[in-house]
Amino acid sequence: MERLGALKLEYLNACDPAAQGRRGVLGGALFERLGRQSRAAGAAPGFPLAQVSLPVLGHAGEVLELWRIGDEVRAGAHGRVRYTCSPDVLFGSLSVHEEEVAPPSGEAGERTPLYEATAQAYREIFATLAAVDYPHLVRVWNYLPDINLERHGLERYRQFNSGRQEALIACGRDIAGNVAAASALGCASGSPLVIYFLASRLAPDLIENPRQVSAYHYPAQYGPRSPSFSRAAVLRKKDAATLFISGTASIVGHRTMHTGDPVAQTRETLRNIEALLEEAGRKALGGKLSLEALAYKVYVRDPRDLPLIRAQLTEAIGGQAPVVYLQADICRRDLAVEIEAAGSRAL
Ligand code: 3EB
Repeated sequence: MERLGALKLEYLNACDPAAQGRRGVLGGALFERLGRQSRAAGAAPGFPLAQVSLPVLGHAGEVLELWRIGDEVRAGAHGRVRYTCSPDVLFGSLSVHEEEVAPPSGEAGERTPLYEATAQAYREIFATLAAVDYPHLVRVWNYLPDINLERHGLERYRQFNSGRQEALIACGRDIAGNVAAASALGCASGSPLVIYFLASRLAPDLIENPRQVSAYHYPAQYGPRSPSFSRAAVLRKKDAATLFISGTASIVGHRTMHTGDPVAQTRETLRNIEALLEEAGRKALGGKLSLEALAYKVYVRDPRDLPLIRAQLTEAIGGQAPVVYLQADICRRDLAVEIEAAGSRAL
């Protein structure tokens, strides 16, 4: 599987000795319950490590997501962004406390603290990409506290969408079509906004799901500004391509399906992922990746649903694929589960 220059994703128990091997690591993310004394974060790693306050389900402890590449890497920083880059791929991470952003004076309108924190974060990301010349944002992971809480008259996920879109416009980026694959989940109250991302010198192929309305065309009932993300992205290297599947849920068209039924929601989500594998296989990968060939992060809203959701997933993908289960709030209250995935294919 190891190819020179190919991106490689691993999910490790943070105590695993393999987590100590830092060669070729672009960056990573550490998932653990808020307030837990981390065993992994103790020694400062030589790469950007996003700290995400989300409980790991299924087994105790913390999970380390590592992105490796078989190329020389160098590290740097720009504003609050810490990054590592190989000749053609960059991994970056930053976190922004909402209390750090100056409260707008007078009538705030849409400019809530989360809106400002999000807009600042994305402006810093694009400034970093411009400074080091990796113009294409490929894949972004967004974790924001209290994602479903209504504040200042608007759900916080919707405030996040507005801030993200404002920054895209301010930085001369597209807000529909040419937008990165993404996930956006809730994390623990009191945590900062945490964002990590992959960017590239080569443009990725962006993939939409024929079963779903593109998120950037969602109607206004889901918020004043649509979420700017693609359903999947494919990044080609010389002899391999990596597919990034965005956070995917039980949505058909633009509507949530099977409210209150986590089993049916998991099945619908897997149908959406299958549809993306089909599209990506035809349009960008020169052949279809199978469900079994991906690595998964599964976000479960209610931990009591874990056995049901896990049983559906195991039935669909078998017991061999790497799967991490995290407890997270999902950006629509009626969604019980969301699944993201990634995998590589030789070209
Ligand atoms: C959805 O399909 C579910 O706002 O970046 C999934 C992936 C979702 C990314 C984002 C939101 C985002 O609309 C939610």
